[in-house]
Amino acid sequence: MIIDEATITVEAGAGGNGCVSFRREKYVPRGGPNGGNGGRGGDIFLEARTDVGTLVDFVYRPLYRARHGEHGKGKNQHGKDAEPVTIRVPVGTLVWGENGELVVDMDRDGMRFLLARGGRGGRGNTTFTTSTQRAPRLAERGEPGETKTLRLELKLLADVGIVGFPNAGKSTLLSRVTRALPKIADYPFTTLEPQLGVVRLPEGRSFVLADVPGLIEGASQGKGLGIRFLRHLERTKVLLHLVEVATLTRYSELESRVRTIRRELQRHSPVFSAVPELLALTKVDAVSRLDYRKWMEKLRKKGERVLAISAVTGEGLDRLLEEAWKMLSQSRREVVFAPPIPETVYQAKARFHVEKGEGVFYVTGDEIKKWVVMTNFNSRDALERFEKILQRMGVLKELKKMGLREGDTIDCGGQQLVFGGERPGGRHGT
Ligand SMILES: Nc1nc2c(ncn2[C@@H]2O[C@H](COP(=O)(O)OP(=O)(O)OP(=O)(O)O)[C@@H](O)[C@H]2O)c(=O)[nH]1
Ligand SMILES: [Mg+2]
Repeated sequence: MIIDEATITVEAGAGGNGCVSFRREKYVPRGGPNGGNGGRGGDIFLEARTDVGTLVDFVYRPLYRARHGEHGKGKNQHGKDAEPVTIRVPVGTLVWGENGELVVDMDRDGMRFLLARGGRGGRGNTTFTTSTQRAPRLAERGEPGETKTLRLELKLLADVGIVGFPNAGKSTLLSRVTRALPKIADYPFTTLEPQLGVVRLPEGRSFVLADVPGLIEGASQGKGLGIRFLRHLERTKVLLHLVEVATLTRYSELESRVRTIRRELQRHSPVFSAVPELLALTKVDAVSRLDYRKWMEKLRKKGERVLAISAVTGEGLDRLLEEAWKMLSQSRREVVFAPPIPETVYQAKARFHVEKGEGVFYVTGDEIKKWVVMTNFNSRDALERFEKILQRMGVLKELKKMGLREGDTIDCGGQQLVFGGERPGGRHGT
């Protein structure tokens, strides 16, 4: 079976750490700061490709990581940025986020999408030099890269999709009008996975034709090969419905076959009722009586579009393809994928959240977490800068309102600090 669903985890690279370093010169006991910045962590991109057919690679390799940026060095040497990682997916891959929201529809060949952003490099101590702080012993750590878990779903993109019972001759037709080489045999369920081919018409016109496994009554309840593969036809603009008439003797049999297929399509998805359909009575080279001509008249009177073909002799094929082309060019179907509404309700995000515990004040939030990771808490200068950040974000103001006093403990995303307490190096802060 074609693999058309997979879950992957992507981890973009973290930025490299900034460097704390000072110039060393002859006769100068302590030169100015010269610590370089860390490099950017590697991004992770998705790229849509027509030469990738399934999502099978992701079943065996569900984790993708980009490298971290290089750390900064002395003499103002910046660390190198890490190379991005590109993940190739088939054209027609939908990417779903953790809350079931549509992240991106990779619907064009060559399309690139930034899936996870690498972290920025930490700044070295050169950057932190100011008129009052000429020898900062302070550098940032690299920012962590984005990490995401995503569900990939493949819905092949074809213009025209062939549907019908097993053995109707769907694959034979595909092999006659395109260069695809599907398996063909005179038993049901020969085709086990969707196949695509390109139909080329005069004057440079072309369209993509898809052949899928045969449907039977009850397919929507899982009979036969079921209808799982029908997702690949959901985005086609025209359906080509094949009915073989070589084994039919009565008009009512024809009608009932057509009805059965339509019902199964409908049960899979209501989108199919909006897709224009062309009926083709096939294997007309092998009929014993020419009743099918009368049947065609009857169907036409009911407003059906119907043609007769033989994939073996080639009878009616040119007309069939021209008719399909005509329907395609008239089709106004916007093949935009309508994502279901995610269940989570998005709220304006507060920059941080504070809570008072037993002698501890808790501060949480993504931004806080980021600064905690990027701060080297063993450095006095870095600690002071961290407190300035808390000040700037309004965290301290909020905590003081809640009764924060000197000597109290503040827990910032797991990192504990004593407010106004001892600093490494013995200086008092805040
Ligand atoms: N006489 C005649 N035989 C045909 C024609 N088209 C297909 N066949 C035969 O019908 C049989 C089934 O053809 P397939 O193309 O494998 O049928 P299918 O609809 O793809 O079948 P599944 O993949 O099982 O759903 C094969 O033996 C073909 O040679 C036709 O136009 N005339
Ligand atoms: Mg087939």
